[in-house]
Amino acid sequence: MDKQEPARGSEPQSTAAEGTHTAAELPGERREFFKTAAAAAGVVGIAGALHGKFGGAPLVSSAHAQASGEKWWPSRWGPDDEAGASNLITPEKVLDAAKWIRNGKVYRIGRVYEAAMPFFGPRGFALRIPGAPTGGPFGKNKLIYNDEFLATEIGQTGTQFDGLGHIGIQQGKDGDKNEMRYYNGFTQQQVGGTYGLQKLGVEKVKPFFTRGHLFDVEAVKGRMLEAGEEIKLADLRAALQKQGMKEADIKPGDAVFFQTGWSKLWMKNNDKFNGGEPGIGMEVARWCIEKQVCLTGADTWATEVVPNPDKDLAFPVHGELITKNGIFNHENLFFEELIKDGKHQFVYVYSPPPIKGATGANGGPIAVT
Ligand code: UVW
Repeated sequence: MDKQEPARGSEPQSTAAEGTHTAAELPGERREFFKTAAAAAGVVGIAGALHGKFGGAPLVSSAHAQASGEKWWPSRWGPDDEAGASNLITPEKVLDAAKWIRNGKVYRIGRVYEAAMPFFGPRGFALRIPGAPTGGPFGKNKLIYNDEFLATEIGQTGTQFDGLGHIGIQQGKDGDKNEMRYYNGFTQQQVGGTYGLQKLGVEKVKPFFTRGHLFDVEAVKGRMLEAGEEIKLADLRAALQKQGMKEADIKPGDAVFFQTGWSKLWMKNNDKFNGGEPGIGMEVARWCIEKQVCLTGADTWATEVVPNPDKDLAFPVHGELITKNGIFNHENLFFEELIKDGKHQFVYVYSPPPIKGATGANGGPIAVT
């Protein structure tokens, strides 16, 4: 964001409570996104993307919005499972990962949370310290203290971890909550809950301590990738070669990460950052499923390419990985320090804050070498 612009938090914005929007009702920033992206991607595709991002009445025709009737449940971990691919973090996996810790160096791979971060659409972040100091003085020693009050989409702003309750696929008619399906076939009827998700809340996810493989696609290309530019399997193989890594070394339960360079726009050009992004498409998503990774992540806000090269699809990688396969997604990560040190393999450590009924999580993921 241009430093002269008002902080995001001070803009007039719709709130989560306002709920849904049609394209015509979108606030200014989102109308801009719609215009720019529509020019690049065609109205139907980006309208689908907007529907995915902002919820509400479909902006694409029902034919486009409804999936094929495919059945992806029960999951390999049973019909009641709500932990998805975090089940792959077994004691054996942890011990295997621990062998990668040789230097004892810890890298923060998450961002600082602040109001000037780029937010997609109406999401926002407002932190207040009531009273300042909030309380006291207490006792003869005159102790004072501060608390904070935070209003944000707590699992969907800044560095964010997408839980299994974040993304679903509508298979029936608009509004039919028995045919809106999530991971393991849970329906909207089962998952929904105004005061927190009843199923697939982020508290069901098991903590991650696993091997992480970083693909520096920016280095392969010798430049920052562009919005709408898809990372292909060939790019990953080129990265493996450049980084002296082997594809066979990616084992079930490992995590894979993608560096695109897009993060260089973070709080420098928030409009461009939010206006689309480079990322993986369905080809790499299928490879991730085949490899049985537990999680994908990137230095972008969705990990997947936006707009999708298939103009009729909106966030198909989210649907394929999260909804159909229980594979998690960690967005807006920061790999620059690892890259500077030439570290493309590390132990990824992250325990999503177990907020009951939340769709995702914030927090401070680390990489250990
Ligand atoms: C959506 O909310 C659709 O995407 P993201 O997980 O990138 O925020």
